[in-house]
Amino acid sequence: MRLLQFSTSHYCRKIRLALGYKRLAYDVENLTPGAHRWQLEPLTGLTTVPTLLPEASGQPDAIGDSTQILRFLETQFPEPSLTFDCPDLNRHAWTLEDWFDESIGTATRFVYYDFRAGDGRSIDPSWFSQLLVRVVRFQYAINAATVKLAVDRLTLALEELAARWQNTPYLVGDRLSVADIAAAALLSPLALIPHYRQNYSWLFDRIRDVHQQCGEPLPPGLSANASPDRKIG
Ligand SMILES: N[C@@H](CCC(=O)N[C@@H](CS)C(=O)NCC(=O)O)C(=O)O
Repeated sequence: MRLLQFSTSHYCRKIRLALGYKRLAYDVENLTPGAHRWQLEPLTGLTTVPTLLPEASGQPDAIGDSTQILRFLETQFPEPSLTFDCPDLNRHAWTLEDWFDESIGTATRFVYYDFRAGDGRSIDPSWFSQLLVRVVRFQYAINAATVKLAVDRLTLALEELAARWQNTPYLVGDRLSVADIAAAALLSPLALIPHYRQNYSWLFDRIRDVHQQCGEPLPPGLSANASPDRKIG
């Protein structure tokens, strides 16, 4: 199996977590932003990573979109499972997965790239990285007004998430599911932003724990020697 990805993409992290949890062997191919479109579109009709190439007979050549990839992995490699036999729990888990994917992952991107262009510039001040930040801000129309909406959306989402994740290790049922994997991956870029590190320490405990269960290296900002109030910028 081969995962086409951007190493920094939080959607690709979601798939690495699932592959790790299922202890599946895979190769990674890091695509070049910009050129990725020409490579991906003929494969899936989409222009986004992650894209999974199963590289096995009887299976599709390529699967785009992280939710579709999770569904494929659950069908082909059901154990250990990230879903539930109980239809109610299953529906709840996939509904949360979709919410994180479509709403929260996007809001995180807005807040993260706004930070990277301001106080978080020193995370990587190289011209290439700063150019990438500018391109992403332009591509997704990230500006003061859209960032404000994203911040408000994240605040509400974190209140909702706290009601469950602050008290129990799992968002749905009594074991890890696609909901936990999606939340841990799609909120992980916030680990570099002091406001979130200082106010939502429970969130980063959970993100750490999910990464450990999946055998995936911790995201930037959560490595062993990173301190919550590290001054950036
Ligand atoms: N809903 C998609 C979102 C994936 C996504 O937004 N990927 C970004 C990287 S984080 C991407 O490939 N952007 C490049 C582009 O849009 O051309 C999924 O779950 O796979």
